[in-house]
Amino acid sequence: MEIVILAVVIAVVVIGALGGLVIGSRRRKQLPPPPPAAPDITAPPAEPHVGDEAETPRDETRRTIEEVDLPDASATAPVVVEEPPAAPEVEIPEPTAGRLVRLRTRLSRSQNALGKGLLTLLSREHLDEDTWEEIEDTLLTADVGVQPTQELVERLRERVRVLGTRTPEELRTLLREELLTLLVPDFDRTVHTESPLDTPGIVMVVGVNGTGKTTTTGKLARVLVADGKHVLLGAADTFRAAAADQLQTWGERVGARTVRGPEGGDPASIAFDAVKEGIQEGADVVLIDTAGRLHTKTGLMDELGKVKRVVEKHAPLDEVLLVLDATTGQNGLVQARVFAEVVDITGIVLTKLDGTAKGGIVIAVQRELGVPVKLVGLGEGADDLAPFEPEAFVDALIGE
Ligand SMILES: Nc1nc2c(ncn2[C@@H]2O[C@H](COP(=O)(O)OP(=O)(O)OP(=O)(O)O)[C@@H](O)[C@H]2O)c(=O)[nH]1
Ligand SMILES: [Mg+2]
Repeated sequence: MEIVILAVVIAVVVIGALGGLVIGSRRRKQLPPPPPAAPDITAPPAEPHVGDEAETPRDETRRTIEEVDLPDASATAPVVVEEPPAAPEVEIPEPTAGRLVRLRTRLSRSQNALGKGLLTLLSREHLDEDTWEEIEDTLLTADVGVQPTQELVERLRERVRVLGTRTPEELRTLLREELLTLLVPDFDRTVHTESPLDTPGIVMVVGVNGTGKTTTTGKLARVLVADGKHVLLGAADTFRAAAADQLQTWGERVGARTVRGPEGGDPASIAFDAVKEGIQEGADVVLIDTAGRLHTKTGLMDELGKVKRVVEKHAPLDEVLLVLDATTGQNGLVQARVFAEVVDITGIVLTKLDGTAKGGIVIAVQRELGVPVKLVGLGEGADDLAPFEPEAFVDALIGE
């Protein structure tokens, strides 16, 4: 009896297992959809899946590179191959030493209008009242500013008078010296990116919209990373949606991480977090990019003041760079005054000097704020930011 029951149980188990296998194999067979009888040439190429047979078997005879025609862009529809996002390639920028000399041709507009203009006027046989007035006009048109222009003309007149005869070489030397004096060569133009404390150096970049803050922050990050510094970027411009992306793109190109927050978030808290994270990860420098536009000017100024105060809960700012667009001329001076009232500007970055004949703004803006121009922007390229060197600048203006 027991044997019969055992046999029945075994039979049931065996039949059940066989049935399961059959059902299981049927299910498995149903999984991959049957391939279409004829390929639909209008459909995009199906993505290959793991385990699919490669279309071209590896052992098929291959064509040599000479036999393969280059694709004709106009005839073939582009085949979109989705690749996993590649890690951004980190770029190594050029050294900054001598950049102003290398980029001096970018100053050609100012060179023609200011440098050559002055030299031509000074070489006139008779330096009469009218000529001196023309010299004055040239300086004013180049945005040198009223006070510095008068000083320069007065000194030049005196020295030319004492000199008597004037060779072009002598005139060039005189002009060079006088322009240099106006540029205050002994200003400390070091960009302070190191903290005297045991915290990262903190640099804040301010200025009205479109002057080149984000671009300058990115260019500066490149220089610092090239110097072997661990740099963190703080995207404290939450006013514009794309602002943080723009900064992050710059950072990714050189390998600097960006600390960012939600659009419309509190810029001061992002700046605070950036410095906090900088301290935690032992960064060398934290660069904070700020907004240049808000609904009101007062709003912007209040915000900047707050960013500064909040960051200073960690440590004092080592550098506050005011970015001014050289092409806006006197307007830039008005902006400079407003910003200087709210945050203590420690350095000026004059951008877009490549696009203006008004290189004299360097003189005017330093005068206005009593703060040195530390960096100049000479183009949109990633390495078009140069340390400002008065001698190289004057040489570029009047030719060596
Ligand atoms: N020719 C030239 N263009 C520059 C220079 N610096 C910046 N730019 C350009 O100026 C434009 C504005 O630059 P941004 O860095 O976005 O300016 P921003 O101050 O951050 O602007 P907001 O974020 O709107 O306040 C960009 O197209 C830059 O490429 C420079 O030195 N020369
Ligand atoms: Mg910006």
